[in-house]
Amino acid sequence: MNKTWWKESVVYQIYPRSYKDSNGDGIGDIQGVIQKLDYIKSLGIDVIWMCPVYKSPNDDNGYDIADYYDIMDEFGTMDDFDELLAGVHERGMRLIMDLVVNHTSDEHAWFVESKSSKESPKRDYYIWKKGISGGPPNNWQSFFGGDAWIYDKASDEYFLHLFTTKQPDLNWENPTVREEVYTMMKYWLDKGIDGFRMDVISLISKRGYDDTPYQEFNETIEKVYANGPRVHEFLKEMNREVLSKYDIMTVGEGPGINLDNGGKYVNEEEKELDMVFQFGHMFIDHGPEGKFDPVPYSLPQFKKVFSDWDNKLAGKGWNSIFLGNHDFPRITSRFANDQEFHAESAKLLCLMMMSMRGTPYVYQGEEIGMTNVAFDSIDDYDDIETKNVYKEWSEKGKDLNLLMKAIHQQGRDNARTPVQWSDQVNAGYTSGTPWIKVNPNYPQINVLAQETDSDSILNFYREMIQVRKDNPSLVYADYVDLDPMSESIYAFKRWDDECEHLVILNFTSEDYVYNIDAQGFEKVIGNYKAPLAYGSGQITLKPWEAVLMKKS
Ligand code: TEU
Ligand code: CA
Repeated sequence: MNKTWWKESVVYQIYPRSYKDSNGDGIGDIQGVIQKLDYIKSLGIDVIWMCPVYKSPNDDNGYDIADYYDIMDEFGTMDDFDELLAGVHERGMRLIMDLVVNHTSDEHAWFVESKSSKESPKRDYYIWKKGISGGPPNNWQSFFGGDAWIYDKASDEYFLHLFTTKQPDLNWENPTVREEVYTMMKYWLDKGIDGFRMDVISLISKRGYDDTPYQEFNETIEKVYANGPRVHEFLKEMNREVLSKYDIMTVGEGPGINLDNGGKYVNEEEKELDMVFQFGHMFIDHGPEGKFDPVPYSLPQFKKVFSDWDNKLAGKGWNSIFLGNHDFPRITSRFANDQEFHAESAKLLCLMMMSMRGTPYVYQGEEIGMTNVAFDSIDDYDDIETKNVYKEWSEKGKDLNLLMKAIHQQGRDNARTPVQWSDQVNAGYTSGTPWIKVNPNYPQINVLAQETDSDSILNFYREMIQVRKDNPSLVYADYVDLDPMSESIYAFKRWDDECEHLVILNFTSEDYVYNIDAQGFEKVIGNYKAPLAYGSGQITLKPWEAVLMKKS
């Protein structure tokens, strides 16, 4: 495979609202990010992906954009942004931005004009349809509950919104819309940003407006909403008109992107995107009713997602490696152990990610093992998805205690509580009142405490990222899962002409004696300091022990 800087990079995702508040209004902002650039650099990060900072009424925390050419007041000004970009570049890092172009805010000037009359030249920027027998044009539901259509009395038509009621979907069939998007992308790229993470890019081409015949929402996503007939044509056009003209990286996000269709987005010969975020492991514990109907999953299922994607893309396209982001639970709580073996298991996930083929993405707070939060009252939650589902369950008279448990486990606010910088008031995140409460475990889990502890999760991230940098084989070498059926151990091998790496991860809270031939391998790094307990073809692993070994 071609070697490129973005394949060799480690990315750090920032959700600016929750990162660091610089002016005491209780909301994280761009100056707050600037204050932390040295910290981010100290982790060994190459690329920062920053979630949306554009002008927005914040119905969906910035994913509802009212002006693509301006910065949200709470976050600062365009001068602040320029200062940030310069600061990132001065430190030898790169900055990629969120590109949210499946929809805009209903407060975007385009939509205001589009809605103003059926004759408006911008009417066709959005998806307007006649109703059917007194109801909406079809039975589609939005991702966040309720009909995907809103009735506009003045014109007697409905507009489509796959997300919140304030996020009308753009009409990508209209070439002028695509031109507007490309022009806007060039504006940011000409400013010097280094690429885009493309929000729900799998949804931009709609496949007609028939009723969905599917009961399960995930099935509707895959078979009706996502990967429409023109999505690849649009992405090729975008690549030709914009992306190919710059030395940048792109990662497309996509519900409905699966093993069958995923390769097409990132196959290097197709000239579309560099990477995608697929959701195989993110939806692994979703039941028939979706995320708030969580079901157990097994380690073999989890491993299979990584192995399948690696096999699928090997030699053709590049993978993204991530375990969480601002939409999903905290990774230590979800995939590891946030209690007795908190530090060990958080380090295990780090070692796993940094030893895989693909570009690893670290979400803010993962580097200190931040955990899920369990607020007692729904009033302490902010996320529109969480609030909508609570309202829906209340109206239907469903069991709200059960729902609160599901929210504690699955809600998006788990990942959105402020970053825990210190044990000072509000975890050092703000001197004011935070827009969402700080996780009460901040006196134990915070950056400051971990800075001074050489054995901390934070310092393990630094070491492990350095190990990856020192061993390009960890980036490019082939991968194989040595024991896909094990319910307890994830053991995989990476190899190329230079060397072989062996990774062994104990996903249980007990000691585990594991049979494996590790003759000739030496320990590179692990999450326990003691030397490797290896002998006679057996390795004795401590709870959540993770070890990376190398044979040259
Ligand atoms: O998320 C898209 C997406 O697929 C989500 O619906 C995801 O499945 C959900 O959040 C899980 O509960 C992107 C953004 O990352 C998200 O923050 C936005 O709300 C959404 O698009 C709409 O822009
Ligand atoms: Ca602020």
